[in-house]
Amino acid sequence: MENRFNYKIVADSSADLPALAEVNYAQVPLLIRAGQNEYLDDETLDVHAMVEDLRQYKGRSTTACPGIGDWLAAFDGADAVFAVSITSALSGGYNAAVAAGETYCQEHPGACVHVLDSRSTGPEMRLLVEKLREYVLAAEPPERIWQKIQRYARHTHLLFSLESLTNLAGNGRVHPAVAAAVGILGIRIVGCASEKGELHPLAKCRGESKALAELLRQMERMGYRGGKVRIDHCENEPAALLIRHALLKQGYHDVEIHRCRGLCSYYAEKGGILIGFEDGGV
Ligand code: X90
Repeated sequence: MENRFNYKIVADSSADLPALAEVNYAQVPLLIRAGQNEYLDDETLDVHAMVEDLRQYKGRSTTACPGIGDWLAAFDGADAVFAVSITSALSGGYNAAVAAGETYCQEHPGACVHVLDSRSTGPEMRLLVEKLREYVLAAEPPERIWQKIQRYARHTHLLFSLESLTNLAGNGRVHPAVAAAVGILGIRIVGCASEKGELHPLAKCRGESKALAELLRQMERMGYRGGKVRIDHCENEPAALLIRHALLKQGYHDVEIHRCRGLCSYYAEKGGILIGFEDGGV
């Protein structure tokens, strides 16, 4: 199918997706600040070095979402834009993208910009972007893509296992009481992104093997029936491989492993695992 649209997919860097083949794609970076050091979460960031620096650094650190100008620059050249942002419940990135969309449409009559609030981050955003890519490659009309991606997003989910909530709590992204429970050595918190896109704790697990079993159990409870699975990890490939192995053994095959980039590494911290997956309703 051929049509007249010049499509572009844009996602912020919390999607852990610096590049995407065969379609017009741009990533807008978030920023991590620790004292004098600034880490721009673009494709050149040395994530491992950043994680090591941050482990040494005991002062205050913060993050900043992309601003309106960053999104605007990323939309450039397109007349049918699909932007995917980190959850609006925890970041201003979505609002900035929406404002950029309004400006872009004023400046480019006839263009359309659709901004999807992922209500999530990391590998669930990857699923949304991969699906948008399918629709764009099929040259579906923008309005139809917009309808379909919103429906699809109701059937994707995010689970995670974290060893530390220090940075989430320090930046007011999680209740201090939840963070305190995880400070204890060896305790991992397993949780999910809620409907609203907030961090929702589900279980405290002693030791990694219990946390991995809990993740698999929760996937099933949340409706996983063998659909796509995307695992992002922060310096914890062994855990990601164990989860993939368990899924492959059950006969499920569409399971990919990727590394967290800067923003997700900062918040998920060393050892963190994020799992984006489709439920059986897709
Ligand atoms: O605007 C900003 O400065 C960015 C703030 C982002 C805060 C949350 C990032 C979460 C990253 C951590 C584990 C998964 C939690 C998912 C809850 C939806 C990943």
